[in-house]
Amino acid sequence: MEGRIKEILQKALELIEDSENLENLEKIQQIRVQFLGKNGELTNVLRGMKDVAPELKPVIGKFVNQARDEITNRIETRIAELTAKSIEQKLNSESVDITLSSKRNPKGGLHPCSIVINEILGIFTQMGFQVKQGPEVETDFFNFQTLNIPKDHPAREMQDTFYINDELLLRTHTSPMQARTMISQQPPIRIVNPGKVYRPDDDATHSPMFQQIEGLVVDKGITLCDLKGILETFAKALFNENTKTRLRPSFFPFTEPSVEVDVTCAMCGGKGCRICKGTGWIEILGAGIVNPKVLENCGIDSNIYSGFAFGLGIERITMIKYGIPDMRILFDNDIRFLKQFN
Ligand code: 2U9
Repeated sequence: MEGRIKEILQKALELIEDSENLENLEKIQQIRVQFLGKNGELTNVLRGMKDVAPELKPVIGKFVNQARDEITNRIETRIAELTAKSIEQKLNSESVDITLSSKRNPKGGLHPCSIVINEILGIFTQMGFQVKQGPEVETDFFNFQTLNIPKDHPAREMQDTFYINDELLLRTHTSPMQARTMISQQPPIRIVNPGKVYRPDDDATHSPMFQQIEGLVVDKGITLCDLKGILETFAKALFNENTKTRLRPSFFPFTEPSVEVDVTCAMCGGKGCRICKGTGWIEILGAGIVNPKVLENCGIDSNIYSGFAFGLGIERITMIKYGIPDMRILFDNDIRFLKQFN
């Protein structure tokens, strides 16, 4: 019996040694089954132990166990050797050239109008304004009536727009968000409202869709001086410290008095150039003291509170800031143009 066990052990070790590479791992598993499996050659020897003379059982039993342990250990060692060899071969054959330059994904950038919006919102939030956004599809009530533009008022013609039905329309300004704020919140109010607005204009300086930022301050004792101070600070931050501001009288149904705000041309410093059409001044926004009727329409007591409001067109400011001659370039999304801003 001892001879038979030695024979089996010898055969198993030879077979294990014969497996040359990882593909032979499966072969090793088969060897395990062939010798140690349920019907394995060594297992069968163990089964035959019942016929061995009792005094020989401990010796033969020990011998079989030693053979089983040796086969098991040898299999594990061989698997480890073959795995290491395979990794080594892979490392040698699949080397990476780290000096090759990588394939870069082109980086996206912000549209110049978005850069300007972020800058303007930054200036106003630093002055304590809150940013509020509202719906682009508005009601006639919030877009016109609260703002002192009743049905059939001539001012509607200037801002005639895209109607969804008799009551719903694409907003013509972001002012409805300011009216909504006043209806839902008592003063003090200090907000800026960015967003897209829609009007039936389309030429080199107008687009049917453009972006606005409007601002509103309502509190006790607000006057035109507050308006001038805030807008002067804003203009200096947006253009440069030397920027001067002037107010010219204007008219809007929602403000009284109303003004147009001009700044000295940042391109020529006020001397006169192509951008300011030789005048040295550029109009950047409209503003005014909130019409008391608008305050009352929105549930605010105009005997206690007053306010100022302003509105500016983002595309216009972007054209002024970067010297862009035609608004339509801003909507073409020509990558050669957009690349210049990032
Ligand atoms: C409320 C009360 C008053 C907002 C204002 C302007 C003047 C203005 C234009 C600038 C260029 C629109 O984009 S533009 O064409 N806006 O001149 N906007 S005062 O006044 C308000 C707003 C809301 C409740």
